[in-house]
Amino acid sequence: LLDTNKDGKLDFSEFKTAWFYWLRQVLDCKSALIVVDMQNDFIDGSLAVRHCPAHEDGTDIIPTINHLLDAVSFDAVVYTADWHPANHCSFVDNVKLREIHDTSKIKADSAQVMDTVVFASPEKFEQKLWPTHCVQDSKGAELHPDLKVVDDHILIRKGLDPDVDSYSAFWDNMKKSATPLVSELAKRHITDVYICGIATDVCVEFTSLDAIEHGFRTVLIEDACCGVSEEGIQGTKTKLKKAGAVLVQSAEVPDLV
Ligand code: VGL
Ligand code: ZN
Repeated sequence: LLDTNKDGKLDFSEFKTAWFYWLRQVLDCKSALIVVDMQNDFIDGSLAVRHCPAHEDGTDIIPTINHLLDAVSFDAVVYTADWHPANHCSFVDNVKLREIHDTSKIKADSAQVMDTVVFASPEKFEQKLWPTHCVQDSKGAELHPDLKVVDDHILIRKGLDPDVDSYSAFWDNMKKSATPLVSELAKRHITDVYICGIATDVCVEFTSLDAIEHGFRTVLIEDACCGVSEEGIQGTKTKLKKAGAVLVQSAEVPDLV
């Protein structure tokens, strides 16, 4: 299991790193709240989530998130924001801007929201299509005005590359590049992340799975999330539990002082 170094001695350095990491998680946990994509377009704009079984729309979860921010002393608060250029590959209206691969079931002139297209350039990639949303510097891309924004927060923008989508706040969908999120959390010695926001079955799910992969203890605050579809949300819950996340209600989040 352990490698020997060049003198033939056992190399404990990796073991030591892992052990210190876990010790710190147990003895000195620090928590961050990650507020995912609470932007106008997802709440009452072009891609508003309205089929979530638990909520009328995204405005329903704003008081819950604001209450968490007031009542719980998180060591860091992260707001993420979808931040697309106007020619982004995920917009149904932009299908005509790119070459479509032969294996794609849809053509540029028949592309619909929620269809999946296969583009041929700049490389072959599959893309789910959405209405135009969260265009950089637009009103729709702003955080909702009723959402509490705490001082000293971390803002993570994602989806800036026109040719790759980015559901997770850690990585783009093809893992071509990382956002600064993991280094911002590491800098603050964060061990536990609590995740809320929109959409449960898209960006919240991808962000949570990447948080687990990075080794954070990951808690999804169910009633502080709003999703696209009922089946999608069920699928997310199953996947996250299997991956090792803990699912809680906002009232169960302890004050972390
Ligand atoms: C999202 C669809 C497209 C999200 C972002 O924030 O969940 N969904 N882009
Ligand atoms: Zn998007």
